[in-house]
Amino acid sequence: MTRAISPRPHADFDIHPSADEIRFFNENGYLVVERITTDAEIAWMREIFEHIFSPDEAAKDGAPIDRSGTGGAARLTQAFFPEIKFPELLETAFRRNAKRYTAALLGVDESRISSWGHMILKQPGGRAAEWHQDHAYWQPEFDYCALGCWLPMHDISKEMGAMQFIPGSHRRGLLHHRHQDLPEHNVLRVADAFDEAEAVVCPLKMGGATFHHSETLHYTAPNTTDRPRLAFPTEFQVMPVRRAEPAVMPWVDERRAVVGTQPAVHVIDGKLVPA
Ligand SMILES: O=C(O)CCC(=O)C(=O)O
Repeated sequence: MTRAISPRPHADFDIHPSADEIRFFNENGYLVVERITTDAEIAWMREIFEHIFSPDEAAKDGAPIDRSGTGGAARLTQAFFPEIKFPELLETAFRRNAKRYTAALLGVDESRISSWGHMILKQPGGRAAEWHQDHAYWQPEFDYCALGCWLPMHDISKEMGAMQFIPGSHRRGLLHHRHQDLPEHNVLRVADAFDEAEAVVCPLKMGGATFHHSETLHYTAPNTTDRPRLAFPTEFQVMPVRRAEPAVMPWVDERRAVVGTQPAVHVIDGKLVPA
């Protein structure tokens, strides 16, 4: 039986980025915010998360897909665009605060920013998210001005799969990536050299979040705890701009050769918009 989701709790909680936070993000390409919303709001989002990942939802639109690759079935699953089915996710204090931060961190007017979300369940034993830039997963036909805001649904440790960042890596531009598994699994790892010893691990208490630029190298470790890790990242972006020539992203070409080229669409605040 699918259980009903509780009404969304009212959350007045408002935060504003400081000049130091903006400076830190520009310099390092990531930022930790210790509290971005209330525990009550996270508990409500967690109900939606658990509903989407429940066996009853498995065959439905928006159901999680297996991202375990060849490493073992269903230890890592990901559901895209939960806000299409649950538009109330767009009305949260979390999103209001994260969008305000995004505008300041990217230096653009807030009215130009839209978002799309995804939810990632990393079961005990679930694989690492290999070192990558988010931009590497996107479409070569577009230029992006974007960042990710990563929100766990509970306290998060390095061992459970907290975010790790390479400071300043966003200033290197789009790096070369390669497929970690078969191209159809679409699990990328950066191929250019970087120094993993520079990684900064960002454990959080529930209610905290991290921001990272779309070209910041980041990673999460395998979940070696006995508890599932529930993360709800939101990607905030200015409307992508079509390029005169596609960017050189041979790993995307490799995947398209296997799975085909999907029609270009953007998901803008819960709506599919042809690109
Ligand atoms: O949650 C994870 O393990 C990885 C998330 C990630 O790479 C992202 O949100 O950009």
